[in-house]
Amino acid sequence: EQIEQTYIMVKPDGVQRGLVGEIISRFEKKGFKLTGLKLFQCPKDLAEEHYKDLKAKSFFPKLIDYITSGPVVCMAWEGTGVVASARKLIGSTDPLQAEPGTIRGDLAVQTGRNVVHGSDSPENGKREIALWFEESEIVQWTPALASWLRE
Ligand code: YYY
Ligand code: MG
Repeated sequence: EQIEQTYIMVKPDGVQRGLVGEIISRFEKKGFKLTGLKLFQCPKDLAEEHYKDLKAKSFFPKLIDYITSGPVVCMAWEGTGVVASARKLIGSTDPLQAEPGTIRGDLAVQTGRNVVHGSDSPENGKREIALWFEESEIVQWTPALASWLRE
């Protein structure tokens, strides 16, 4: 079992709407390990680098404006299968298509305001954590409950 890292981010709408605690809580309750956490005002060049694969899309300028429009909450989470599991907890990109019980399904109504980001592969998890965090901001620790979460 490979331990993976994923980059999760509460987007500016999630911060403004007071959903930070609710969103962190879903990953925390699931049983993944938080290894990085900060409130951060994203500069334009970082937003463009993060979303570089979408540069050719018509919505790209709006997406960059949105992500840089206010503070975001940056998180690194670790665990076996955390990348795919976090994507499931987050739900479909379009919140109207996202299943109830998912973050987007429960808390959002539009793709352009879908409250949260999650890495789409283990490779991108590593890439995005390296992009958004300094090495010194990632903390290695042993949760006291580990033996109650995994046999
Ligand atoms: O990974 P995920 O966030 O679910 O979707 P992506 O296809 O990677 O797109 C990133 C981001 O871009 C999405 O969360 C909202 C925005 N976006 C958009 O504004 N309009 C679209 N048609 C597609 C994506
Ligand atoms: Mg994506």
